[in-house]
Amino acid sequence: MPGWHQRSGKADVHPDDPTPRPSTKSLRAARAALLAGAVALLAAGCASDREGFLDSDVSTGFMPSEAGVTDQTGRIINLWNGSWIAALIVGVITWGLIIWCMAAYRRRKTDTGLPVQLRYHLPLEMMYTILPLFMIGVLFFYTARDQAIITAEDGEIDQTIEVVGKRWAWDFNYVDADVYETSQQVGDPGSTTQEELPTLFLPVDETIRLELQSRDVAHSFWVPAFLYKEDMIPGRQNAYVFTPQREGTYAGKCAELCGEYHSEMLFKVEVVSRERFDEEMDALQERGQTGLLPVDLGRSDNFERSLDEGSGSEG
Ligand SMILES: [Cu+2]
Repeated sequence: MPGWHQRSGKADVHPDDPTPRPSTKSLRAARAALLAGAVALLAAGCASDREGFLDSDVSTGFMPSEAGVTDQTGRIINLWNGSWIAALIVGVITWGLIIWCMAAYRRRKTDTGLPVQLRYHLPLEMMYTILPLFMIGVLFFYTARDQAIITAEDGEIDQTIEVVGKRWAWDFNYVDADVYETSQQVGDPGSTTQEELPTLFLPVDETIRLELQSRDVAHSFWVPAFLYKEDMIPGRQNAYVFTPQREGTYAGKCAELCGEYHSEMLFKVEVVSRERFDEEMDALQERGQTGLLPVDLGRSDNFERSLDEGSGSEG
């Protein structure tokens, strides 16, 4: 291969072929420029995607949330940022040692033969066994501690709401108010408007217990701004206990690939004042949506219009 062994910055010219070729250096520079451009484009795309979301910057670890959105988001952001800081410290030390080794033990002109071969160096081997175990132990300690606090289900509950996932929509049973909201898959991918989305109302500063269930296949309840998701598994009830602390509208979605219209399985969460929450409950009552929808309803049983027109039963 022409120029295979040559590592100079100059253009490689094969003795039989006078055409100059771009040097490895300029190729590398071009590749780096392309990569930088792609990263910049991607970052710009992500930035515009985040419009309407909460501020996400380095202080929140670029998470779409802030401390104080729920009683858990501050703790989760701290765990996330702490893990990154720990990883970066380890990374800087490791990169420093690598670069130092490359410089200090580089092959010098006077060197001959192989360098000293080091093996079965017990202190060294113990060090690189014990040190990673210690690092994993620290990460495990903080993760297990925070997870236990976040998933704790004890304490007083102000509102219990059953959330039922179904292909590809959501039902909400407000257990304490004895009313329900139901929804159906609203349209083809991309055609769903914000107004059409089912809305889960939550009273601010009250402890909520969401009982998560599925009517057909595995789904996952996810509100990105709450930094939490929980699986919804047929025949099983999972719970998510938390206190929303900031009024506002938050996007929710299914986070478990559940079929053809999974990407349209969206909803909204509105965290509202107690007065507004009561008004919404009254409105559901006035619409006649009293009682709770049983979880064993078929997917289309409570639809007026079914996805596959005509085949869905009514009522
Ligand atoms: Cu789903």
